Amino acid sequence: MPQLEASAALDFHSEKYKDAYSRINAIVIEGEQEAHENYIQLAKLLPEHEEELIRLSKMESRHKKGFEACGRNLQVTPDMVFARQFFAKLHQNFQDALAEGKVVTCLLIQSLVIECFAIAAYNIYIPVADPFARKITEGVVKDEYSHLNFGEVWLKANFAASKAELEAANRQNLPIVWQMLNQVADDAHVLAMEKEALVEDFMIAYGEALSNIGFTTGEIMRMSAYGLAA
Ligand code: Y39
Ligand code: FE
Ligand code: FE
Ligand code: FE
Repeated sequence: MPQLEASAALDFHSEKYKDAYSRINAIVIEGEQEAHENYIQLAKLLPEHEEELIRLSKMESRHKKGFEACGRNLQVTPDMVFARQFFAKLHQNFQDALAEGKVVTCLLIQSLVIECFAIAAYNIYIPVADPFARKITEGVVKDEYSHLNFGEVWLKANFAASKAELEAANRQNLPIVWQMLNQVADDAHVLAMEKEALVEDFMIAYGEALSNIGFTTGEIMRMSAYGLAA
């Protein structure tokens, strides 16, 4: 069982582990905070789904509190300056789309791209996490599937009218995800989370989402290859 071996070899209290954790933990905390805000903004763009989107936004703030506890448990101070910069491009693109009322682009960024990133990262983290963080993350990842599902269901129901904007938003934002993964790969490795596994899990979740929405296999292959070499 290679995952158990990796886990057993990790020293959660070493300076090296805690240094890497100060950035990864911050990214997750900042991501959950931004997701909280993004769902509040989406509720304004989609008033007919306001109740559900506010419910999702509250789940995101609970996730944030859970991951803050994970950092405290390891006596790690999250590097929030690093984390805000890490999310800056996706954050700006979401804000720009919001200002233009582009709900499809907002949904692609938050409910597809960011949720799939979270699902990949949390699934890869769970087997190598410390016992406290593992319990928290297991609870969180279930919620993230329901957030992804909200985006899938809405975009599927509005597929014909959304298709061109989805393709453009994918082209704009997917390369940013690969840049973000590259930026965090060394720290993730210290936590025994391998970049190849993160990429693979992201691709599976994102490809399944695009398929559920209505894209063909050929379209999915073209779309998910965008910026992969970045
Ligand atoms: O919807 C959500 O809760 C998403 C905000 C959270 C994103 C978390 C991003 C995790 C990236 C971690 C990278 C670790 C290698
Ligand atoms: Fe979350
Ligand atoms: Fe989420
Ligand atoms: Fe190694």
